[in-house]
Amino acid sequence: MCGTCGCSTTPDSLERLPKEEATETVSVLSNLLSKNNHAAAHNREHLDRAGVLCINLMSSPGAGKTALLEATIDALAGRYRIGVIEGDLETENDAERIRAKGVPAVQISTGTACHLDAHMVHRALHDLTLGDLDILFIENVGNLVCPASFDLGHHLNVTLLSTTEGDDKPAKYPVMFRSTDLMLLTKGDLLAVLDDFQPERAEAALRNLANAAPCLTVSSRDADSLAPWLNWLDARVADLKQGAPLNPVMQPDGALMHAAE
Ligand SMILES: Nc1nc2c(ncn2[C@@H]2O[C@H](COP(=O)(O)OP(=O)(O)OP(=O)(O)O)[C@@H](O)[C@H]2O)c(=O)[nH]1
Ligand SMILES: [Zn+2]
Ligand SMILES: [Zn+2]
Ligand SMILES: [Zn+2]
Repeated sequence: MCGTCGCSTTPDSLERLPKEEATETVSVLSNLLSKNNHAAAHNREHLDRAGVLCINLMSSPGAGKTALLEATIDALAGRYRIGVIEGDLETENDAERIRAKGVPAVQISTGTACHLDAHMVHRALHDLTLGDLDILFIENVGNLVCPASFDLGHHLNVTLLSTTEGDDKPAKYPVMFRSTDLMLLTKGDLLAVLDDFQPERAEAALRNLANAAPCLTVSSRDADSLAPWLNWLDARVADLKQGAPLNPVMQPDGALMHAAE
């Protein structure tokens, strides 16, 4: 999956490398992650100081992140001031869809990189007026692996799994699903016509990863279905206001694929 960004190093390939090269690769990787973590902590300071809850949305391409954001912005109009950072390889399309809702959106075009990192998000944060926001959503690049390995300075991870993708995704892509604070089963309106996606099986696959995060079924085409998701957001905004320490769970093993960057 990662041929486009020079991601070529897996734990297996590390074992096959001569010892010195393997050590060098691991040290390049720790250096990369430590620089990223430093920038992420700085980003979180910006957000905490401004009292802005920041959520990182992750999923495979097309699972419905932008559609969920559009529906969420409509549902929360007048209640929270929302901002969005959009990550894609190319195009401003998603940011334009969000701006059409009257919400500030900064597009990050990653070019060849298949995930956002804290430095890219830092630049985007400085293009927003954080004092004007209550919730900042980051739509990560559609990819079910490496986005979970790079702390952006956000507070919580939300992973979307759409009903058209198969209910065994948490078992097949454990790196991302282990790190999530909430799993949203999206395109719930299609459950009526899909005979093989069972929300209970998707939730069981999440529990098999020892992740107790809530699992909710939503549809961006049905405003009523969003209520539990909006309640979850309300509770997290309250957590932040009460000074609860909100830090995302990271999965550094996915970054092994980027040691060559
Ligand atoms: N039936 C149905 N279709 C949906 C729903 N949400 C999104 N879609 C459709 O799924 C397609 C992809 O939706 P997007 O919101 O663009 O997905 P995304 O995750 O933002 O995609 P990338 O940014 O490319 O990763 C579009 O054709 C949407 O209309 C939903 O709740 N129900
Ligand atoms: Zn999108
Ligand atoms: Zn990547
Ligand atoms: Zn700064």
